[in-house]
Amino acid sequence: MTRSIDDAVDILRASRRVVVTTGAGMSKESGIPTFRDAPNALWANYNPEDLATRAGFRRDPALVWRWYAERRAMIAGAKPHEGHLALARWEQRFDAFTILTQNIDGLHVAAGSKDVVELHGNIFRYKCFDHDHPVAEPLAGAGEPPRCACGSWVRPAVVWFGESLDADHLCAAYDALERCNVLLIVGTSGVVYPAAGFAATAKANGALVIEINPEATPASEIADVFIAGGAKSILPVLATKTVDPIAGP
Ligand code: BJW
Repeated sequence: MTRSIDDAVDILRASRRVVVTTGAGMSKESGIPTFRDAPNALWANYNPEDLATRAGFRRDPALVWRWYAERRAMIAGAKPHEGHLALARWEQRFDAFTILTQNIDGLHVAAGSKDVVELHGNIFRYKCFDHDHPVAEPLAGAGEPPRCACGSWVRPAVVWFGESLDADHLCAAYDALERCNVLLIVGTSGVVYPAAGFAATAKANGALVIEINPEATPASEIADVFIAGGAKSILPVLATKTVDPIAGP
């Protein structure tokens, strides 16, 4: 494994098919807290069992609805940063450039990226708690979540622990991972499956792995290049150097 940004540039210049997988660290510099890295991590102050499981929602639907409403209001005020924008510009250089994001904030699409798979859903969409069908944006309830036309609760269309990811999303993800030359991992702690297994899947299919993160993660052990730093500063440098062969350091 190397830590050289120029090694990453050489790998990307030689690649036609790229997969980028992103986690909460990608959006941290847009002002959205991550789940696990201190000091303002969401799971430091809240229990995932209470807020991100079906059992937690059944126990206290008002608590979960309120938590997501607060996060939605905060995310609605966030904007893509230079790292999101660099990814959107960069995709034109490659034959395939697929973003597999665990983030539910919609910032990759807002930045203009075209091939984006939102593996854990989107906080601005809703669905029926009992039957999973999509629900149009509901009127804000007073405390409790709104009711679906079928009488069930409305819930955010995100993926909680113990729930399966959308089958079409998983097909698209593994198809891209099987065909890519390089997997770029940005801002995920790599502890939540199935995304935590993407590095191993890509490697097993012959791809090289580049990771961008201020901290090492389990994926760093098999990464070919680890770049220690934040998404907002590193991605624009990497994109510029890859696209323009005469770009300076
Ligand atoms: C920066 C930075 C900067 C800071 N720039 N970087 C196999 C083995 C073991 C367990 C399982 C397994 N398969 C499934 C499971 C169970 C479970 C799981 O993985 N549990 C583990 C915790 C052990 N997985 C599931 O239940 C999944 N479902 C599933 O697989 O279905 C089939 C199945 C079910 C049950 C059993 C077996 C099979 C669903 C997972 C859904 C996760 N949902 C959440 C909430 C989504 C909605 C919401 O947002 O509220 O998704 S949990 C939360 O964690 C959220 C995130 O997407 C996810 C990952 O977090 P992420 O993005 O990595 O964030 P952090 O905070 O952890 O890390 C931030 C990183 O950024 C850090 O590394 C920083 O250093 C870095 N960083 N600043 C770049 N500026």
